[in-house]
Amino acid sequence: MAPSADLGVFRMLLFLLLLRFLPPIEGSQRAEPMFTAVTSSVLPPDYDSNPTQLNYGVAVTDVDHDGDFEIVVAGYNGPNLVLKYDRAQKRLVNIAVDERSSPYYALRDRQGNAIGVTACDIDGDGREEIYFLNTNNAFSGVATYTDKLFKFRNNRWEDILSDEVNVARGVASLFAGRSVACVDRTGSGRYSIYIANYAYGNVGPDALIEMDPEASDLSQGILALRDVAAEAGVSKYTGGRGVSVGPILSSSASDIFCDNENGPNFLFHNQGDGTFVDAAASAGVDDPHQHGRGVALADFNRDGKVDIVYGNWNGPHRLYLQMSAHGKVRFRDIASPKFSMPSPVRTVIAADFDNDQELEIFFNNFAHRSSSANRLFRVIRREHGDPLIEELNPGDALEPEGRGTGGVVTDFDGDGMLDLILSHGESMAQPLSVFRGNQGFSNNWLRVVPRTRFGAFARGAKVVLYTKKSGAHLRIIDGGSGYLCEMEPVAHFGLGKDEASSVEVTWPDGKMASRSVASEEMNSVLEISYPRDEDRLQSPAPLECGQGFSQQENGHCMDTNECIQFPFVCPRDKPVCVNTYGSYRCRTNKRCSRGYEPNEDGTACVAQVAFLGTLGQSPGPRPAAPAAAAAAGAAAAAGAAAAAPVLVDGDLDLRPALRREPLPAAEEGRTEASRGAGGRAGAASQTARPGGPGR
Ligand SMILES: [Ca+2]
Ligand SMILES: [Ca+2]
Ligand SMILES: [Ca+2]
Ligand SMILES: [Ca+2]
Repeated sequence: MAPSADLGVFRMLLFLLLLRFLPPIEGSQRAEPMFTAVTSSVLPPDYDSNPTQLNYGVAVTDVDHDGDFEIVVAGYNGPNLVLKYDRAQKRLVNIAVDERSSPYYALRDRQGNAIGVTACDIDGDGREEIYFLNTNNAFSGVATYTDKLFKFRNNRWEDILSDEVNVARGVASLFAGRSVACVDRTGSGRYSIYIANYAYGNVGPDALIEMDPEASDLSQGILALRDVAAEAGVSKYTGGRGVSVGPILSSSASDIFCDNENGPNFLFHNQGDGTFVDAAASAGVDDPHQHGRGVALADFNRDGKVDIVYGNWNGPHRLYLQMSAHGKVRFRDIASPKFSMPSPVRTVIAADFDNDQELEIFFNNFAHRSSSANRLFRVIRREHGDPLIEELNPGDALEPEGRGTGGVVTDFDGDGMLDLILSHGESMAQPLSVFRGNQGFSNNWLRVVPRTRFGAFARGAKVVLYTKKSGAHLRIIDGGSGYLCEMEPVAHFGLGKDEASSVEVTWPDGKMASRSVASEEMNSVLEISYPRDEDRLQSPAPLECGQGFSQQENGHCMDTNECIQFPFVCPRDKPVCVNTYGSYRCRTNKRCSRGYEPNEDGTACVAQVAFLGTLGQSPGPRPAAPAAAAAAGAAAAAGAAAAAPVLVDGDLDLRPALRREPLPAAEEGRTEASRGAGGRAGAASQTARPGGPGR
């Protein structure tokens, strides 16, 4: 035997072994692709289920009430779609078929140019209604087409906005809008629909539509609706874009974050009574000079505080960590240069696609003027520092020529891996695409589905999973998110090799429920029902809260304050104990002069964080009389002189054919033009150009 040959083989093996364990090169795209396209087998382009058309928003809800989710797609120049997973055929099938006898027929609504879609239970019957925001505009002449709010009654889906009672109330939105989202603003379990309108001057404020219980006849399925935006404090004028809903600043009540265009963002802090105060400027997320699109809520550094990620149209993308100092909340942008790099972004999704505990962020970009690939990042949590942001290879989901608009994640085939569904539209009709993850099949996962007191999906709920080794993981069941979209009403946890020990749900009214999670429950779906009053009388069952947490008298897991519980936990050279969520740290006893404070390690003094939030730059309060708006619209429609359309870069540019007044100088030449006076009603007749609403 030749020893040199043996040595060669040994060296080769050693080299391969080294390759296997070498850490990835920081910042580079990992070679292994995250997604594989399965469109051709799961949703092949065809006339019935995946027509080549302009699609926009996507929402996930249980349309046929059988316990499985369907994927609802807002079709712009074609029908809306309701995609159901057929287990036998292993493919998604549109159940909103083109037959008048179908209970889902009305949902198609071919006449509506739908872009935003959202679903939630507005009447408390345990079943989610579905809201489509339609933007029928100048291209189809003077628009008289309203949004649609579908309810299942009389054994089929029917639009309740066109009910006599609601027509009489004039509640249906006739304004140009974008995203729609669900808000349980008072914690009643009955949801309101937040409508991010695209205002022009004093026409088209954001709206908040909900059931008026006094005027409704629920036994007959008659829901009288009302717009409560003004009394709730959200009736503001802006270029509405993305909307996210959950307890962002509040501990349980639903707050609303809107990333807007041509004006500051809104961070509507729920005052606990269903009214809101805008805290965007003081919290540092007003971003007044950028133009928001897709948004998602997540806790990227696992400190128990909700963080915000969103994309700006051809501007820097933001990854805002929620911080608090001196009792004030302030968000801090930790986006790396690569992450923040401007792109023509639409939907943004935060989810754990490979179930490794770390969240990924997906940017659905819009191939606009030139190709624009989608992008994927992993946000890796670190114990005592900001998370690391690593760019990944999205694989087939790159779609460099995709006209991306919306997108959702859901696990339609029930294998515990999140699937990604992307919609495309504007300037070119493209079918939907479906992607499966390639990585992390052996990782543990848990999917938690909280229910309202009425048994519907608890949008806006907060879910915390306590684990054996990796501390607490937080998810928000977002009532909005993405751009024009609404994700599945599931808290999806990837756990790597870790296991859950207990789960805690907080509903928008502050009710909480905790239960332990057994080992054999890993890799399954847990339904959590709303706690009954009698549950409170029973003494809480003992819970395992995992490292860094312990069970309190109220039965729930809380962060252990090691600094109090173990006063001598820190060594002599770093005597100052700082409690953190799920852990603690020790630092030197650094003294700093006035106006300065020790840094996190106590090794240096840094200037104290100032809280000088820029003043909101939103236009001052302007009267918003619907009658005046309608009159203005009619006047415009009657033939006011057409202003030259402002050509802007991409993105559902429903350009005003008519303007009632010139844009303020500051807004001239900025990105998207707002709609003409009177919103949809104000659009003049104009022939639709082939290829969609944009260009
Ligand atoms: Ca279903
Ligand atoms: Ca309902
Ligand atoms: Ca956080
Ligand atoms: Ca991950």
